[in-house]
Amino acid sequence: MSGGLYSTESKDFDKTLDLTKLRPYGDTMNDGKVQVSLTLPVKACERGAEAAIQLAKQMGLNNPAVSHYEALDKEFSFYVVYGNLLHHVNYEDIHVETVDVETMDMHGVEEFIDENIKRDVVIVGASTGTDAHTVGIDAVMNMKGYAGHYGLERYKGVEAYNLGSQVANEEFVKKAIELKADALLVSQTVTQKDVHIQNLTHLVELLEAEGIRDKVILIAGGARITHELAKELGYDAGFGPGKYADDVATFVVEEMVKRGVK
Ligand code: B12
Repeated sequence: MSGGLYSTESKDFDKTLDLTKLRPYGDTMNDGKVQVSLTLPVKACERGAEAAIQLAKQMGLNNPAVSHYEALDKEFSFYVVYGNLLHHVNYEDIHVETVDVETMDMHGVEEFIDENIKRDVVIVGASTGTDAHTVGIDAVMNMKGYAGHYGLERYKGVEAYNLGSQVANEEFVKKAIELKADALLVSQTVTQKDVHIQNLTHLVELLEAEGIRDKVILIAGGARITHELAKELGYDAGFGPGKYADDVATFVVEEMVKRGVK
């Protein structure tokens, strides 16, 4: 028997994928289903839920519904709202600047170093300025790595120094010189009031003042860091979520060879 209540063959569903009018996918093509979550500085009640619905409508959600809400404390409440997004984007018109390398795995990088660089590559990393977040830089550098990707400390042919968090730019530059770093890895997680921009820019200025900007491969990373932003700020590359030690290591070793570093 075909068809019936649970049939997926219904002709009523829109199945057209038009990349010039890309919309979120929920249950069916082009339904625009999204979920947003928000906190309001009011107590958890129906009035708060209605406020969340009205805000969702103003965001461009059609038919919003509060699927969950709860009190965070007496004066703050949390809402999850579902709805159909009215907007769409032209995917064909989207161009993103990305790091242009074919990522090698750890062994690939090790072989590449052995064959092309023939000495240890020195990589120094830190979460700099006031930033106390260590998980990102640890994910990239620490021996055990993250999400199935070993960290740089495990790589044969890489001397990795993880200086930790809240490292002042001045201290970072001093260490870079002392250790004769080939690459510097800077992690910036907090972006409130653009503190990451100021801090990342300050580091570039210090490296330039010391005359070593061109001697190191300078890389930024963090949840809100894109390759495009990093390049804009004077870095050689930027890596965000979904990027691991192997992506960074591949970039560093290939860049060293491109630059003819001995
Ligand atoms: C854990 C955490 C903390 C812990 C940190 C503990 C520690 N030892 O790291 C503590 C409690 C200390 C903390 C404090 C604060 N935090 Co906090 N924190 C988080 C949290 C929950 C997780 C971050 C994390 O570990 N992610 C996991 C790692 C693996 O992801 P990742 O950092 O993105 O790293 C990946 C990539 O980005 C990349 N990467 C990262 N760094 C680098 C570097 C290089 C060189 C490369 C190549 C790649 C790379 O590789 C990693 C793997 O893919 C996030 C919320 C969240 N869910 O994301 C908030 C969050 C980051 N924190 C936030 C804030 C605001 C703060 C505080 C300011 C809060 C406050 N008012 O006090 C303070 C700031 C303290 C300070 N001076 O820095 C905000 C940041 C908002 C913003 N964009 O500015 C977030 C997003 C929470 C939020 N939604 O508001 N935090």
